Amino acid sequence: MNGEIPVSKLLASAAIAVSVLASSTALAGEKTITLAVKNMYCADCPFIVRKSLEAVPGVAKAVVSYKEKTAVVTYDDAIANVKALTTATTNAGYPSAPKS
Ligand SMILES: [Cu+2]
Repeated sequence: MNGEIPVSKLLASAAIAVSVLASSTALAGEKTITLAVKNMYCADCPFIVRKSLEAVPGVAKAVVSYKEKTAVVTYDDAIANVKALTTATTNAGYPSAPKS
């Protein structure tokens, strides 16, 4: 024995570190964000906005308010992200951005 740490042991601990990272990403789970939505000028618009958001993979729920001009979106942040949501509504003709 010369005191060196076997390479196989290093690889094993690296593998454990990777799997811990992967599982914490998977557990990130649902997030809810409120988007400010532009261009909603009639009662049919919220329906189109909602459909565009629900078509984004990872979106569980989208509640769109014509009165408030907002969309409250519940999504899995391991699959979807804010950019995907705002891009979806923008492509449908309704640019949106996170409401601060
Ligand atoms: Cu409309």
